[in-house]
Amino acid sequence: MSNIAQQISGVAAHIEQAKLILKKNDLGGYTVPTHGLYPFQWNWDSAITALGWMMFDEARAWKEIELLLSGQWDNGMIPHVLFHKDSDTYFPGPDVWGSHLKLKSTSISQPPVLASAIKIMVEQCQDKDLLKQNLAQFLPKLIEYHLWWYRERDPENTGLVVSYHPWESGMDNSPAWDDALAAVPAVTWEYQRRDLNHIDSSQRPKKKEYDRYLYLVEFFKNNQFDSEKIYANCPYKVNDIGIISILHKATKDLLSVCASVNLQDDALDILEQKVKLTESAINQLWCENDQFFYNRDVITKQLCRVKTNGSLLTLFAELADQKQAIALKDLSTSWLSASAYAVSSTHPDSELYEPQRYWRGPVWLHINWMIALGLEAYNYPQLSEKIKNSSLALINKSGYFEYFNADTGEGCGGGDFSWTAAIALYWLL
Ligand code: 9WN
Repeated sequence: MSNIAQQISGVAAHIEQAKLILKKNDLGGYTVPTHGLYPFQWNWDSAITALGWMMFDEARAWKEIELLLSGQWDNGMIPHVLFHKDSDTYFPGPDVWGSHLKLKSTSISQPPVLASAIKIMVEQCQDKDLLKQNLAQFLPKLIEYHLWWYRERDPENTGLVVSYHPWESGMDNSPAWDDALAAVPAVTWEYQRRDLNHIDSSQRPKKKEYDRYLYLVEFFKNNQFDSEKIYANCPYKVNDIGIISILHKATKDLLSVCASVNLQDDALDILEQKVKLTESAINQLWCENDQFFYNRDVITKQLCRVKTNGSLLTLFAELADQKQAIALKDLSTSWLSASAYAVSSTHPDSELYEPQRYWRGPVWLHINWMIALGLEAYNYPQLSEKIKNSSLALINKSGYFEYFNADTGEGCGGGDFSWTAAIALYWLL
């Protein structure tokens, strides 16, 4: 076979494999991230996975969203995990979280990339009847979800929402959270982690982190999920630059989808105002000296001075001004070349960088996808393409893993992973 023919058959095989992974992880309308390790429906995983489905099965893609929205709370929150069916392969399950709704769930959310995924799905969707039908059903719920973020997580109208749990960030043990999490008490009761039945402990968060993750889960439950009490007393409150950026981008995408179908709603004016407010507040997280947007501990008012990939999502959100964008583009270039593959979750020059421990160094494809889109938006197509190609090289080398060792490219965490397959489908089809 010629080289080109080999490359083409390689791509075709990757596409087939990615489709098979989504089908394998399909539990009848929602997709688990991977079997065993994560046996439920996760919020941002599902949004990204729906994009993958959209590339070859439009009805199934919309179904993913429908089931995710079926777990929406009355206050508008879309939880981070929906426990559709029982499973004993994951901890902590619904009993620990303690929400007694019909569809059991966790009591926090996750990075709200959903509306951005939907905007792309709207652009891709060929079946216009299906599209119309689904949007009519979904848009009011999405509006409620975005209002929830701004109302409940920014009650003082600062323009910067707060997050109450590292699991909410989706970047669980990022070194950005180390100091804020250290101030949280540890639970003293015994528990049995199930993640370590599936994955080597060198790739997962440590016990000291789990002890505090669980304290926060109990704190929410003990406060009956009352948002005022939690806002006043939660021992962990951060301005997560990843969530702020993803929310900002998704709000703009939501407004644009609503405009495209001529949806009128007073709530849209509120969302417009929130977009402007975040644009004027974001510089509080910018460090002129380091030329970087940091996360911030809202309790101590200190910036979390470690370079983690969430900050590059300000490009995805188009929150960086031209000067900041140039600095972040230059940093992305050196960040990319500092490890063997793509943009790692923690900058390799940081003393806290661990290339294979979860969010402390490994490469995550969906984050690289957002960074690449951001660079494209700022008109850096070559760098964007480079990030895409070095991300795809990981799949070529190791397959569809949850994340990848940034130095060796070795697949880490769960195998046959839905969002990795979905991003590959998005890029390859
Ligand atoms: C806790 C499902 C999720 C992702 C998160 C990732 C990981 C869970 C865990 O898996 O978190 O939510 O138990 O480790 O950090 O981003 O959504 O793939």
